[in-house]
Amino acid sequence: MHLIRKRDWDLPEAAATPEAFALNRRAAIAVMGGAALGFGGIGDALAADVPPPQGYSPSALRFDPGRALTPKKNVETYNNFYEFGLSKDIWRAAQKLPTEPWTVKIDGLVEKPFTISFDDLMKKVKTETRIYRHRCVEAWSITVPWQGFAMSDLVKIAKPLSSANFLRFTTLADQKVMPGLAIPFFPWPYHEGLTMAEATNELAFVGTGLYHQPMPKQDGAPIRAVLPWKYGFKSAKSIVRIEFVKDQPKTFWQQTSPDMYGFWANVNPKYPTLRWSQARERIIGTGQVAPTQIYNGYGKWVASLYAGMKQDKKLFM
Ligand SMILES: Nc1nc2c(c(=O)[nH]1)N[C@H]1C(S)=C(S)[C@@H](COP(=O)(O)O)O[C@H]1N2
Ligand SMILES: [Mo]
Repeated sequence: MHLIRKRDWDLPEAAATPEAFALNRRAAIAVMGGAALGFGGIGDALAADVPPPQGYSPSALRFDPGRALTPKKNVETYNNFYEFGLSKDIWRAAQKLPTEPWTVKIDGLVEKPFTISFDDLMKKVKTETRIYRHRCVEAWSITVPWQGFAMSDLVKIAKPLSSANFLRFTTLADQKVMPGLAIPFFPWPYHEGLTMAEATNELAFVGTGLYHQPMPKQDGAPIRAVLPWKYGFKSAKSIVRIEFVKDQPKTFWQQTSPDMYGFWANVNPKYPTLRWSQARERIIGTGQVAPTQIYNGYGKWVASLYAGMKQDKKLFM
C-alpha cells in the first residue's frame, strides 16, 4: 500500500521509468485509446488473444484468466505483507513466520465455536487448482495457479447461524517475528471482512498452495483468502480466526485510510483512488500494461452480488 512513503507503484503512469515499463508505454497508450471505446470490449479482445495456460484441467481453467501465468519466482519475491515490512522485498524476513502447528479459530454466530488445526481442516475439504488473476489496488497484477478449496466449504464446516451476515478474518500477529507490528498507527492484527453471500460465491477461494507446492510463507502460509474480483488487500494472508458477525466489520485498511479504502473494494477501472488511476495495471514479470476490467473481469460470476446496491464509488473503493 502507499501510506508511509510515496513509491514507484503509487503512480503507475509516472513510475520511476523501469525499463520494461518505458518500453511498453506505446502499447499502454494504444490500449488506453481502445479502452475509451469500452473496457469490456478491449478486455475480452485481449483475453481471447492469450491461449490458456498449458497442462491444466478444464476445472482449473474454468475461470479463464486470459493472461499468461506470472513466473513463480515473481509471485514469491514481490509481495505485500506489511507484518514483515513495507517493501515488496519481504520474502526472506517472512521465512520466520511460524506455521507449525497452525490453528484457525471459528467463532461468533456459529452453532458451536471451535478451533481446528490446519491439518484437520485439510482432511475435511477437497482441494483443487484454480488459476486467477490478482489485482492489487496499487495497480499491479499477477496470474497464479492457486491450490485450495471453495470458501463455501469453510462456511459449511463453520455452521453459521442464520443471524450471521458477515465474516471477519483475523490474521497472525506475532511480535517476535513480525517487525511490521512495531509500526505505530496500523490497527494490528490485519483484519478483513466479507458478506456471507460473497464468501459463499463460487469464486471465493481459500488458498493453501500455489504452483503445486504448499503456500509460501511470504504469500500467506498456511491459509489465506483469494478473492479475485476485489482489490488484493481483501485477501487476508495467514488467517488465524474467522468470526461470523451480524454487522459489517471494520477492516484494517478502512480504519487506516478511510478516504482511500473501503469495505467493498471491488475492482473498477472507472474509480481512481485519491492519488492514482485504476484504469490500467502493470503485469508483474513482463512489465506490460493492460486495461483493468470491472470486477477484475469476473463480473459474470459476481456482479449479481451487488445488483441491488447503489453502483457508486463506495462499492469500488
Ligand atoms: N496479513 C496480511 N494479509 C495481506 C496483506 C498484508 O499486508 N498482511 N496485504 C494484502 C495485499 S495489499 C495484497 S496485494 C496481497 C498480496 O499477496 P501476495 O504477496 O501473496 O501477492 O495480500 C493481501 N493480504
Ligand atoms: Mo494490494
